[in-house]
Amino acid sequence: MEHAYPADELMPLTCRGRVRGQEPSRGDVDDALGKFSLTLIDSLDTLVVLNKTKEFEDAVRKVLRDVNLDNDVVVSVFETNIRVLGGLLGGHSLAIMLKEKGEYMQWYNDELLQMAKQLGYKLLPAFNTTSGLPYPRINLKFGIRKPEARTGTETDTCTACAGTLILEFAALSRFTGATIFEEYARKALDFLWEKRQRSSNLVGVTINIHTGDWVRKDSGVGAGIDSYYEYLLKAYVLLGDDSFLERFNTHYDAIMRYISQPPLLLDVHIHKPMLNARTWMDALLAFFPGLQVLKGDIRPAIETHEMLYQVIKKHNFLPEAFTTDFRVHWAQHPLRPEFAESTYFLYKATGDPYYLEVGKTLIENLNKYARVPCGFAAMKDVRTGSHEDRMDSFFLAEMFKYLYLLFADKEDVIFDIEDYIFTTEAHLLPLWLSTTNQRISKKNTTSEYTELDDSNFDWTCPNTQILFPNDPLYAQSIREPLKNVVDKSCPRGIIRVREESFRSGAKPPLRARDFMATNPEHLEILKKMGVSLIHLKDGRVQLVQHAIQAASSIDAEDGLRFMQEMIELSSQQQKEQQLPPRAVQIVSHPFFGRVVLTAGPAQFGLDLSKHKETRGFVASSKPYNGCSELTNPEAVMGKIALIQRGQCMFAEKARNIQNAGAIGGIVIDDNEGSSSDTAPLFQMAGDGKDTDDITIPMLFLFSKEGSIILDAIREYEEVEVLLSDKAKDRGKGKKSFVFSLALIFLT
Ligand code: DMJ
Repeated sequence: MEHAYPADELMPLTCRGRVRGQEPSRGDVDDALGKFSLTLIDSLDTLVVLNKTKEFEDAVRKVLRDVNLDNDVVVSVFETNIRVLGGLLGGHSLAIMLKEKGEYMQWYNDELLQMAKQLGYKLLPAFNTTSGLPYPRINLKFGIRKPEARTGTETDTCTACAGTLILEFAALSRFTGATIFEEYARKALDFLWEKRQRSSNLVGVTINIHTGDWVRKDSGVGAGIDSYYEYLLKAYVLLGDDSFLERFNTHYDAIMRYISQPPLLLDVHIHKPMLNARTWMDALLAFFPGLQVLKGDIRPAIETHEMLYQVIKKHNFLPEAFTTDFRVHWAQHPLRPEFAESTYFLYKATGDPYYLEVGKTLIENLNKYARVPCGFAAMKDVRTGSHEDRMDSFFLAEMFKYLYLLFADKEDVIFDIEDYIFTTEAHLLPLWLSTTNQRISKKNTTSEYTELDDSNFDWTCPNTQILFPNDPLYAQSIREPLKNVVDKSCPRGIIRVREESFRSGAKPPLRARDFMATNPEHLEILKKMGVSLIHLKDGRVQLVQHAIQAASSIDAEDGLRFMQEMIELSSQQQKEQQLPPRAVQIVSHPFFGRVVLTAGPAQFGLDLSKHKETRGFVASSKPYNGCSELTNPEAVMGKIALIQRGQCMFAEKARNIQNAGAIGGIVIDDNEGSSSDTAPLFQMAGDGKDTDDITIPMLFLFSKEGSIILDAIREYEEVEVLLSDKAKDRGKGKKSFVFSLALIFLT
């Protein structure tokens, strides 16, 4: 509220609000921002959970006074639904609960619900497709299609995007009596169900909203699909409609048959579900153990959660994606709440204090590595500990809520949390909605379901009691064999061997590393495997596999293995040429190591991964481009010199500052507005000559990160930084600062 309001999100490094259009575009991520004070709306019900009732009352007043839902902005239908519509409905649910209690919110007259309804109507034009699946984006002011809307030309959407509406839309219908919302959400769900791949009962990641064809035929429980499954089960819980449970159970059976490879959850192809589609997992799937708890399937929930926890212990946070042998695949971590969510549900189900220890570790890591003076900053790279100037609204909506509830006793929360269901954004909807206005919503929906037999309810016992009162060691006995799963893992083959369709230990007849495009024998083998070779204009060759062109299904599988090996090999080769990112950490007052900037490495100079980090005060070089002998050697002597990019080779700059006595150098990009948030890692190349004479470390910062240091110099004059391959413990500087003050006092 202090630094960002009324902006949608806080930028915790630069201590200001993120306003769309005023910052460099981050692509799809920005589609959540609609100039509607997103974070405030997303945080409303968190305030009540945290017993901040007065603050909630003030926040509701601000939302009613300040928020405009009619902006000319193109937003994601999915994000607007789960964060804004869900936020308003969660706020409304708790506002009426408080009003009924008789102390707070006495003035409240369903104003949040009216806003929710207005927003609901704004989203409806997105459903104007023959399939009933919504367009992925909509203009809040102009809707879809008209030229001024600047959207409505998309053909695809993700399964979760179309399948994560029913809780909010049904709640809106049932709260207001306007049936249309629930009907539209049901229709989208009916269509997705119709389109499931019938032999595997799985759904793909993206679907054509006009034809209903699967655009991406890979299938998992993480990004792109996750909350579709979540909403089927929760729609059953909230709406009491058997058809949703039947669908969920059918999908769940398929997930456990094909995707679950305990403790891993690996994507497969919907048509060939025995074939893995990836060799890595994404962080979003961490919600799945929580959903398994709701389903009542505790064992695999404990296993997957434990595996994820081991990954977290290795990297402090769950990287956006990690490989089957637990190496980092995508190194960011935008403070996602899914793992905390699963931890909360597992604690509820088992009562095992182990999960409180897990929660404590999460909180300690957040405070140690993500907390910065103006908030909590996303991790740009969990390996270096560097930050991104980003704090997504779900951090307050979900992470705070789940971590608070994990440790809260029943009496710490002023209402009974068991009376509510959590949406995918952790907004609270009251379960009494299941018996309100329920008839009106069911028209126009399919009713192909026969009465469910008892087997469908095998796993539906309510988990409000501790499940294993007589066996406190139950969960521990499941976790124990997984304790070393990450540490002891070796890079492993990418092919799953447990399936009968794969001959055990089989390798393709031609290994990717042996392949030569000029060898006719190799080309013959490729053809048999259904792999064709395309010569590109620039001299490179591209390999494409069409399984149906293979001589047999065994050859097709060999072809797939060959292709997977090839992909691994080429990404390995690419990685080998790339140096990992480095970190610049500001250690002086008032940063004390809490602000960590992502820096590009140099192919010359001191290698920070092999040597101790370099620490020193910074000084700007003169001339600032560092392209000639420095005129201010006394200023940079023994310091880390700041130099601007451009006008000469990086190596030349390094030699000039080294000759002036600098102990390190930071090159700052001269392209204004460039940022490591939007640009790929940049590494500084040598000058083609021998660079062994350069012995100081050199790092590169994009302009946005560079200006954080330059601003700090302007404000505090003396700025000390640490150049390293991985940020060191935060807060240490603070202790030594306090310590030296004490010494001065004593003498
Ligand atoms: C949240 O916005 C929701 O939980 C959504 O379903 C997917 N994940 C993000 C946070 O990671």
